[in-house]
Amino acid sequence: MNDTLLDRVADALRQAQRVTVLTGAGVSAASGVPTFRGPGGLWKSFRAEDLATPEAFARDPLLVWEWYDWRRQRLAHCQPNRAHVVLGSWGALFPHYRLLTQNVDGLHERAGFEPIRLHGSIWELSCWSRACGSGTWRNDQVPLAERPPRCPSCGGLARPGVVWFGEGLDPHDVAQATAATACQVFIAAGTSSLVYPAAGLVHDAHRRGAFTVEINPDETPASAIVDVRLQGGAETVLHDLDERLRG
Ligand code: BV8
Ligand code: ZN
Repeated sequence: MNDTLLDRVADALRQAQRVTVLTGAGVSAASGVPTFRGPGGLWKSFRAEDLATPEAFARDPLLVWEWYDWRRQRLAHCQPNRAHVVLGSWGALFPHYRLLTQNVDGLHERAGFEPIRLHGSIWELSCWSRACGSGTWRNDQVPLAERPPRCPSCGGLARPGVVWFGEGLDPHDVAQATAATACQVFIAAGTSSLVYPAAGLVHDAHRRGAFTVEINPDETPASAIVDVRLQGGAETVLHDLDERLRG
């Protein structure tokens, strides 16, 4: 890791009141959670349109639930890594800190910090029937007691409490995330910056004058516009950055 770049980012953070971090699957990679598009990634074995869309669920709810149950079972053996711990500790460091995540794995929460969950949670379910209006409920069963799980209110089909491709994000979450791009430092960590509208946030922050940073071993479409690219694993880079901050 380039010490000068780390020092530049640490200096920008030291002077910042408003700090926003957006995370993707890469920050959970060190916890053993497969990413979506990396080698051996989740999407590799499945095509996103086959599984993470309302059409796929309508066509074959059991297949989609088998995939989510398999992911939940894998996640049950995963622990937060140093990236989650460092990002969870920054709430006490910066007066206006926002942690936005695309991840549905719950590992930020298990590291002690509630992020803005832009794509929902794999540990929450909701009723597939719009007429039911039963909201979302928590289900930590691993494996699921029944597949597909049922809605406790109407007995109908339940769905994963995540945002699928082609579904809108919660407007309240989008408003909070957009407001969070008015910041002095914006860090995109562990995301391929391919999935919108989340991938647009780093561009918004850049346009609004934030010092933008990307933490990723690989290049992404955001690499060309950020002020600093910290090339490496989030679990290492964030640890080294945090050490400089508190040093
Ligand atoms: C919507 C939840 C409209 C489910 C997911 C423009 C504007 C708006 C929409 C679109 C648009 N263009 C295209 C669209 C449609 C689509 C989209 O963006 N498609 C892409 C593929 C082109 N967007 C949508 O459909 C969104 N909805 O806008 O609908 C609308 C509006 C109003 C009303 C109705 C409709 C919904 C998107 C949400 C989809 N749901 N997941 C689930 O998880 O099962 S997306 C899925 O991808 C995950 O949430 C994941 O988090 C997300 C992004 O992936 P990443 O997190 O970045 O993970 P990835 O594997 O790709 O990358 C990992 C990175 O980590 C890599 O770069 C790797 O190098 C790096 N890495 C690896 N190891 C490490 C590391 N980094 C650091 N440290 C390491 N150790
Ligand atoms: Zn119901």
